[in-house]
Amino acid sequence: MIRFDSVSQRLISPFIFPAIALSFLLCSQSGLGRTWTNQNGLTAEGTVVKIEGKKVTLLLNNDKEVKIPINSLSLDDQQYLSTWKPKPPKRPIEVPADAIYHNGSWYTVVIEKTTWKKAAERAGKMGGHLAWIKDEATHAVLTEMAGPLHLWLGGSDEEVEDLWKWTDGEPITWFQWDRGEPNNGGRREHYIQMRAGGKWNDLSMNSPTPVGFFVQWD
Ligand SMILES: [Ca+2]
Ligand SMILES: [Ca+2]
Repeated sequence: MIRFDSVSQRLISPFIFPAIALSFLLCSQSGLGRTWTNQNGLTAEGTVVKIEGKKVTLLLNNDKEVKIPINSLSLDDQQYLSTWKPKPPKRPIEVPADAIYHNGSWYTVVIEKTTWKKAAERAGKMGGHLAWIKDEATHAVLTEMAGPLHLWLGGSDEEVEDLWKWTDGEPITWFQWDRGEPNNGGRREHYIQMRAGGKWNDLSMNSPTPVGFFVQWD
């Protein structure tokens, strides 16, 4: 008995290599069982790995990875790829179901009015840590998650005034301070709060402003 998948591989493999050479490719996203056709009607089976600019990286069924221009695929497939997102890895058990995956980490918002220190402890007990924002893309994700909420982040200058560090000890080099911040109000503002809209402010440990905090799992 011949299984369907071996038939399809046999049918396709004779012209996979010429197809790659000419970038005349079409792929199916094997996990979804979708078949894709290129503009010249040639096919190859594989899985989309990533999209960078106008190039698509495919992992073919013969385990070869190829990079092809998106415009070599049919218009329908181009449209599909423009909304394609990589599948997140399996969510670890300690990460809540509503957490958002971004670039290797998971994030959630905990609504709980508490001090920065207690928030950091809570995040640790949840198996994570208060969130760090080290680049613009992560900032955009967390800003959207926060909506109108004021939330604690995992950064402080509690050791040395104005020497800002994330709680992993890494010096902060990318900032999103709000205008006039950090102002070290009362000489005791050493903890970072993300205001609604995404800008940062330094606050004192017991400030009543934040309504919760971000937890991050890596
Ligand atoms: Ca300070
Ligand atoms: Ca401040």
